[in-house]
Amino acid sequence: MPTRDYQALDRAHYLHPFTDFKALGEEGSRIIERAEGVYIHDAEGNRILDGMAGLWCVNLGYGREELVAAATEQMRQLPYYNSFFKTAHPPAIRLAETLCRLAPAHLNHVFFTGSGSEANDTVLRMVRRYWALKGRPEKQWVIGRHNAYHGSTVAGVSLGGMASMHAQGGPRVPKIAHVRQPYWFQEGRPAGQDPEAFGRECALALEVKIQELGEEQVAAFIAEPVQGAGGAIIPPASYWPAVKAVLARYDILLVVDEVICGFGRLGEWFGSVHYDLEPDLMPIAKGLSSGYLPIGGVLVGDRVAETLIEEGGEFFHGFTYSGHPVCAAVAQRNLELLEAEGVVERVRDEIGPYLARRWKALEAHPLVGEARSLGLIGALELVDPESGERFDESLGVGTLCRDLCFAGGLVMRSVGDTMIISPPLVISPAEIDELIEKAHRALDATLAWLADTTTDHQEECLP
Ligand code: PXG
Repeated sequence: MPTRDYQALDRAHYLHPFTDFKALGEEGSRIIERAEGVYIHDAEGNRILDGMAGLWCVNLGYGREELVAAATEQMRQLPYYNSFFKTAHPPAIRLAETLCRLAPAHLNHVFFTGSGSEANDTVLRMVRRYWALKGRPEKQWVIGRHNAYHGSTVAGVSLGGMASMHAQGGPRVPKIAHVRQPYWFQEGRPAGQDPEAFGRECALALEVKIQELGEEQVAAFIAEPVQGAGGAIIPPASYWPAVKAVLARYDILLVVDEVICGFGRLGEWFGSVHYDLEPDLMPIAKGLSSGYLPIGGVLVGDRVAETLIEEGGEFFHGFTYSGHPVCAAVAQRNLELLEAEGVVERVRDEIGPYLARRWKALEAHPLVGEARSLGLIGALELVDPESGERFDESLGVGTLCRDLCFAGGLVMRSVGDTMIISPPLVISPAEIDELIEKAHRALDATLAWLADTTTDHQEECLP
């Protein structure tokens, strides 16, 4: 079917996630038909390097036959059964065991969900349930961070700190507060602050909030090790140690949202390992199955698990697709492949450092105010070359740069004027070189567009 026919049907019937429906209808969607390795192919025959691993999830890359085989075999064997009513099946049991082996030692149980959002809904119900069981039902407040992303369900939106999401959909879940994010480039740099002092100050904001709410009312703190959707925000080195020091002074659970950072993204199996954190709960999804099938979960630390098991009675919570056998079988195979191929170690020791070197060099570009990366997550902060400051957001420079990237054969995501990459973990050095070269060209094209003051010509340059 020709692209324009797909686009017409798409416009007529399909409401896309996080999309201005009308604007997209006028423009038409890009139709992606197939993919292999680190490349996607659109219906026009363009081959595009996927610098975002889908949506931060295709860690093993596209086209892995082993995952296809795992799904096919499991579909034949047992395509569906639930784990309610005293039943279970081998794929979910095996996956639970594998996850607990790979996770930090004190995390020995897992609750399965269908997505990261459902994982965070589970988190919210679980932390409040935990404190109720401990005889402290008043401990209900959860502290998150501004500009954090924890999902799109009502609990996910409420735990997250996205102002645009908070503004839609009516009242949020009560008793969730937000503190400042450790985003030095956006908040520390303009104030002339040293990054490490800034990181400590952000951690202090958590302590101030705990005291304001009263420790006896606070159930948990939730955070991503590196904020993903917020802008690939790698906190200053001082931040996590200072947060740990704050948490050590209070009896509050730590929830580390590993939906993006888990499964090798930062060069360790979990972001918590990289930052030496001891989460009580760890929501996971995305890279758990390399995105091949939807599956998420919450890894539960011994302290919470023992209480839920020994003192809890029935926990009235769960989903039809909790531990779905086909999703679990694919996730299991995915983890086995990550292990057998040493993918995580390779991110830490080889390809992550290689990306870091090449990515940092983009800082020499006049449009780039900062180039940061950790493992296989990276961000470029676009700035006005004249002033070195950020552009007026209404100019849409990040969106333009993203569109120019796409036209040049690279998927790079923009969050405002922050350009982001999170490529498949199996990307080769040559493919990184290609990514850098295409990013460089898109930056040049963006700069040329900005330098051209004649609007007519600017329009001609647009992809
Ligand atoms: N936690 C984190 C840290 C995430 O990044 C979720 C929870 C929710 O997962 P599900 O599976 O329910 O989507 C996410 C998801 C973006 C973008 O634009 C990021 C996510 C989802 C959609 C878009 O960067 N992250």
